[in-house]
Amino acid sequence: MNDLHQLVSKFKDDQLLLPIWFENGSLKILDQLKLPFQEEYYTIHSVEDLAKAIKDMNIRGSGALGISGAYGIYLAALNSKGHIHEIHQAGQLLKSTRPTAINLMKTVDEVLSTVSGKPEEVASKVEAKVIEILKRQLEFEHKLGEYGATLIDDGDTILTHCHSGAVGGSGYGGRALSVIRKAFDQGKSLNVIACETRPYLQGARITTYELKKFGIPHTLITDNMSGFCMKNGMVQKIVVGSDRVASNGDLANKVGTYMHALAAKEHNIPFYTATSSHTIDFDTNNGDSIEIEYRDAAEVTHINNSPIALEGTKALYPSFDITPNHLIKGIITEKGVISAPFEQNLKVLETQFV
Ligand code: RUB
Repeated sequence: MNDLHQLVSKFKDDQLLLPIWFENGSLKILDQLKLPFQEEYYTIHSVEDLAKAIKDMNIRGSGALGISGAYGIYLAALNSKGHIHEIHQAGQLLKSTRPTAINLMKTVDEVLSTVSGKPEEVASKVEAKVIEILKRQLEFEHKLGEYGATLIDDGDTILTHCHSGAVGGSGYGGRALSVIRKAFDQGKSLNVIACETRPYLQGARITTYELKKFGIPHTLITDNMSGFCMKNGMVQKIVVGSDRVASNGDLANKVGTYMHALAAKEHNIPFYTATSSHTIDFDTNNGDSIEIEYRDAAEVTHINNSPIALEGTKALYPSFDITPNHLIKGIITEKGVISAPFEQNLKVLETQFV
């Protein structure tokens, strides 16, 4: 058994909720579109099929996208028998799938940097990098979870948006749910308000699925109820994940995050994002420079392929929005919690990031 198989076996023994793993020369993916009613896995044999699964949202969440990118390069190295040009082409394809997701792009580039030398040596070099990334990402989840848990008080109700959890990460708790899970495991009494997150319903389908598995009390609301909950004292903290953080601390996250942050400011509720160093884009000065992915408007006019508006109705689906740094109380990372002034404090931290 090679090292990657051993690591995957260990992860499974440790009861991690793996979104993707390598098995018998191909990739297995937990189909996130089928959650919570079916835990269905399917096999991916080519990078093209992986790119389609990412585009179609069968696998999603920034941590899981990074891992998918790493595995994708490994698959390309095996399938092409170490053909460097083909592996780089596979990298370009993977990076083009979700334009806001910086973790995917950075991880693909990191793995591609190991692609060199004799064709017969390439796959084992890539495999070593994939192993390093899998271990590192899991370690980040635990560390940022521990830092974030210090911000959570006994009795808090924490509102979260979209899904920033185990199957969107490396299987422990992703980002926001790592913070919540650590605080809960420390014995703090908590409740979580999960926003359903139209139109893909990641909050209703996946966040509540994981919270139930972890045994953490939770309540589901529709996205438009968050202001009501905040005004009526039902929310003490907000913790969301992040698809990209600009160097000044502006945050790109699932569309709807911005309106929760605005309401939180009005009601003096601390708003945090949980992230990792790989999701901070030091090459982007501010949120306005972050490319926002627009998805098919049919995803708004339909739910589960059933129309909810008259045929021909115009619809819009920006998949992410930007929360400006002045609405953010802290950025939780594996190196600690960063507060304002973000530009300055992120810069200091940049030197410590691996
Ligand atoms: C997911 C999304 C989540 C983030 C943050 O978008 O916006 O809120 O991924 O969570 P999509 P994390 O469902 O379109 O991929 O930082 O844990 O990924």
